[in-house]
Amino acid sequence: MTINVATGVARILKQEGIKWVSTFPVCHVNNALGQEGVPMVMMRDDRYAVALADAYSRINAGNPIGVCTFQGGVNAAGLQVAYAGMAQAFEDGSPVLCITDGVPIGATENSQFDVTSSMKSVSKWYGYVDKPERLPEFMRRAFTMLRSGSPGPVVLAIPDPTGLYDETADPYIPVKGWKSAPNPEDVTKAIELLLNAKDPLIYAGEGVIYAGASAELKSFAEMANAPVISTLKAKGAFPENHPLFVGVRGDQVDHYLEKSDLILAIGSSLSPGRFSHGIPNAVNKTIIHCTVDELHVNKSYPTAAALIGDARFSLQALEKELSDKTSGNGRALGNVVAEVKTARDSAMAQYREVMASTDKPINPYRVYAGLMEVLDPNKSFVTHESGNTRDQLSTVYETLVPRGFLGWGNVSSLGFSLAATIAAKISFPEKHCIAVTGEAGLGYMLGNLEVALREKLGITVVHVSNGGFAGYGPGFWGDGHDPFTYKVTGNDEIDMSNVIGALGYHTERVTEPSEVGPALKRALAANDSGQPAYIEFICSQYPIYGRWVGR
Ligand SMILES: Cc1ncc(C[n+]2csc(CCOP(=O)(O)OP(=O)(O)O)c2C)c(N)n1
Ligand SMILES: [Mg+2]
Repeated sequence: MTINVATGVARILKQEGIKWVSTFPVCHVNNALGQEGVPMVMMRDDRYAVALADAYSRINAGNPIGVCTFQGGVNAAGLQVAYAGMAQAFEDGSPVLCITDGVPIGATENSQFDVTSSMKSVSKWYGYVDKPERLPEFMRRAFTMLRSGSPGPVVLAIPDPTGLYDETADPYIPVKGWKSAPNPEDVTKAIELLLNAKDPLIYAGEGVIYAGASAELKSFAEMANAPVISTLKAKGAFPENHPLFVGVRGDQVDHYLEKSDLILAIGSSLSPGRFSHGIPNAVNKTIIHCTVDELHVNKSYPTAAALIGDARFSLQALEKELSDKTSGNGRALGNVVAEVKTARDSAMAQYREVMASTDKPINPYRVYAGLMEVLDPNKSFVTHESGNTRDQLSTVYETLVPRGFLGWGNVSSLGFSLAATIAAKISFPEKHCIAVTGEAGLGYMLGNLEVALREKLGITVVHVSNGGFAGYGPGFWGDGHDPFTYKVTGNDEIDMSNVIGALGYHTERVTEPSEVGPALKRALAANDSGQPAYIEFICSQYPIYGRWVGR
């Protein structure tokens, strides 16, 4: 049967198990999506259209893939704004499919902005569907890249959505995605090194979550009897109440990164970024690097052994080799668990104190303690914003299941938490889904708050309202790093709970520490009836949190 390209896109997406697409209009495939019965979630700007699909891919570890559409072509206004979302997805390695209008043949070289080079700079692949009959080939390639190897965004540009092709000439068959296991020689070498180490440390990255390898990580760590730290993006890959869990950041993490003589990194690029640890004194440590992407091996540190392949297969192979070499006993027990507990208890003492604070304005840690009290860790989703909410939550918020918390941002673009929370609620309607933000993140989200109302998504935005960019200006911590640009109109002049309440959110403004828990419970009750909530906690600026080591 002869169909047009836009219809072909819609039908192939359905074959690929895509249940909905996020968008901001116009994109020339959107009407076909509507006609073919693919629901669209319309965000209020193009960056959020990308961010919603990006977050959906992250939260579901690419199964299913998040898909978005935005305006491109000669009139690439949408694409120019979507670029910010694309750059963020690319930076963090999120497997999101972005469909846009291609510049039609005969219309190239007429604009200043170059769609092709811009999209190539923020994608794993940019495919320009130059002939209608090539659509099945391009969709196959796109889904192959989205489901195999190192994750990252893929862009398909459709220059002629009305072009016709014969659907039966090259019938579309959904793409499985392929994984590979590491070279057995490298596994033997890694376990040899591990058994020779005195103080090995496991460094778990987000690849563990993409590989669905949390159970394997736990059982390997137990057999290796090695402490575990998780990266920000992998927070929750390892259960944080486990006796071998050290932390994401904090003095206890500093201690273990310094002290370890061997680092076994799994599912991490080991890139010392803005929001990750460097490895202190790396040349004097043995580094075993398990990654799907060979581009990261020997990137920042000399690598003693590398396992290239899927994190789950790597952990399975490592555990089997370790078991074989130790007659099933694993590494000697020693007092690893007791040491982890001592290090954690001593590092966390200062935070446990402020989590119980009765200060006014409310200490932000009191709000995080409230979230931990009120939420069921197995049935909730929490994410942070750029700013102190990231730094503080990643220091203290206890996560028990993968994606019970979404850590994000090799660089963290303000505003992503709202998209992440909407994506989480779409993914898990039965869970309580909460974004914790400061005023800067809130500023980015305001226009998009309407989406949760329209879609009847009972999410909660928790605002740590402290009147400015904490730590940027002078305070008890010193001068601050941006003293000329840290103040915004404060909560004494604007009542955001009124502003957002007028939209139709359940809102509260909370000044009493004792009201933190009860207010959160009322928000969740509103969420359970499909109403989104915004709770403004009048807080102090308290820029104290675990540091990133060795940068
Ligand atoms: C898109 C973008 N631009 C700029 C920044 C830099 N930035 C990071 S946090 C921040 C301000 C955070 O202040 P606030 O939201 O009030 O949070 P607080 O730290 O006070 O809790 C800024 C400007 C960023 N992360 N993302
Ligand atoms: Mg603030």
